[in-house]
Amino acid sequence: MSLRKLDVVIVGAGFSGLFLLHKLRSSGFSVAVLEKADQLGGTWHWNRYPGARCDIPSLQYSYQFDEDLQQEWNWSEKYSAQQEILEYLNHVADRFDLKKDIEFNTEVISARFNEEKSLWEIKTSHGELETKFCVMATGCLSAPNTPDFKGLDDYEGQLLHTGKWPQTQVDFTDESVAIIGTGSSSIQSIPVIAEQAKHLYVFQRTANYSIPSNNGPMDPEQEAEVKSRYPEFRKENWENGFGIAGMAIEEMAVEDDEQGRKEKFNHHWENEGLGFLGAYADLMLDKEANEMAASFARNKVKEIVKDAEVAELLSPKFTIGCKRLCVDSGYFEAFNRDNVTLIDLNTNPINCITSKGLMAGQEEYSVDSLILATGFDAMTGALTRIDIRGRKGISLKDQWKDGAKSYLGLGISNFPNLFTVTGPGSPSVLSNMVPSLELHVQWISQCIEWMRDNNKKVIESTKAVEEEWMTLVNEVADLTVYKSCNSWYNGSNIDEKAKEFLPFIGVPPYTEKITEVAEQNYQGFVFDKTN
Ligand code: NA7
Repeated sequence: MSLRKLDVVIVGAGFSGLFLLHKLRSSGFSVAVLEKADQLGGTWHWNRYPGARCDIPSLQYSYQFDEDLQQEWNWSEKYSAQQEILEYLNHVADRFDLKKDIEFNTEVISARFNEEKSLWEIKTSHGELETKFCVMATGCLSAPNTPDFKGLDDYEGQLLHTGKWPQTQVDFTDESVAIIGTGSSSIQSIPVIAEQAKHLYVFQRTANYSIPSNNGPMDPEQEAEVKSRYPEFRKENWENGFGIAGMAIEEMAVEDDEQGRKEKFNHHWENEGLGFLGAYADLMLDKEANEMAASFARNKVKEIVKDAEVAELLSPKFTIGCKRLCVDSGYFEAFNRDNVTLIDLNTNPINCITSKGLMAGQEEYSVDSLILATGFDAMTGALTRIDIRGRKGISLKDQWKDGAKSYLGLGISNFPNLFTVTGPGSPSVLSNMVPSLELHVQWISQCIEWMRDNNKKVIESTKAVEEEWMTLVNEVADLTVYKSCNSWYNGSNIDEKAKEFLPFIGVPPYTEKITEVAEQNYQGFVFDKTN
């Protein structure tokens, strides 16, 4: 039997994969989306832990490619819950008749570039196929990190990971529960689990900053105002550093007086969520300014948490914002409950997981459920976990072992006709993800169309341009405080990973750059290189 041949294979049916399918199919290409899960949604399918919610406001965290869609869809809350985002994505898929071209339960095992034929050979859990282009729409936070805890396999209770939460309802009523990690997933789920569980033990290695979401029903007036000028609203947001509303401030914290800072920080604490960091322009640029915001946030923890010792343990010590800032609904308040206990892993490290629970310090905690809220191999994990082989059989994992290099987060040398959506070297996780991925989808589809129209078969990045680009990515980061702590932005949450800062900071210059590259016939990329 001959192999099925396609123009484009898209890996992943999340926000990026769905829009790519729509775009490329509308342009006349034969396309299939390969999806490991039994349904669409990507990150929003897997992360269905209690309290899972987007921390970018709903009116911004949505597609803008179709005006009717953005006018007709109504979000029920200021910040959308996971379930509603999944409903939205299903609506989009039905509206544009996308499901017929998505192959569910289909895991990509390997992708190999055949230099003779200039085709990608894709091997999946269901068979093989060939494609001219392969687009990895695999997400930035989609490869869960399971630390190598001694004895993990011995645990006999219910073992869960926030990043691959079961589809069936998990009920913690009358249970004792342990959760390891205090990043965003844990911070969102703790208040909900605490309400159900008999007892919740929180195992913390690093205290985290979190800003109250003040979530609530969508304000109809605000919704109407935004919808009356949606394209303009999107454009305004896109023109500031992170592509998120409320961040375009020019005032400096170090130039304000104490009272002024107090008022401004309070206002942003109560209203802005992630936009807390937009209170002043210098918070992420200047350590002194950053410390002003950090100490304000630490004082808030001490105001909320009644037990002074617990409050001190929950007070973060690092530069605010250099680990991904969290947004919560009652996180610090949960530690005022009698059924929540905080365990500091710095003084009581996890010795091992036992059949009944875990040993931390000298104590064994017996629990019915053990939750790993230990994050992801961010930005590159979903790519390096697939056996991707480019020219001369080079493996992507090997090529990236000393650090992921990419030209613009879109193309990788030695991997022709392979594109990444929101790849390393693009603003991605340091921006509003949906407009960022829309920008990439538009760019990639236009590039593939341009190649068809201009009779080009193969496009690839070069070592030289990606070296230059990633040097710039790091030089820009050096101007900020982003490198001042361990974070998944720089790979420090995964032992074996190269410690390199991966996102490009600055939506407007990045947008300008990739637009210019496209206008100049994909300057920096090489076409139809001989083998
Ligand atoms: P994060 O933000 O990476 O958080 C993971 C948490 O797990 C964090 O507190 C880690 O502590 C902790 N962790 C990781 N490994 C261990 C080990 N071995 N022992 C103890 N604790 C550990 O992931 P999330 O899923 O919460 O959030 C990811 C993103 O999703 C989030 O930023 C939003 O963008 C949405 P550490 O800080 O490394 O000391």
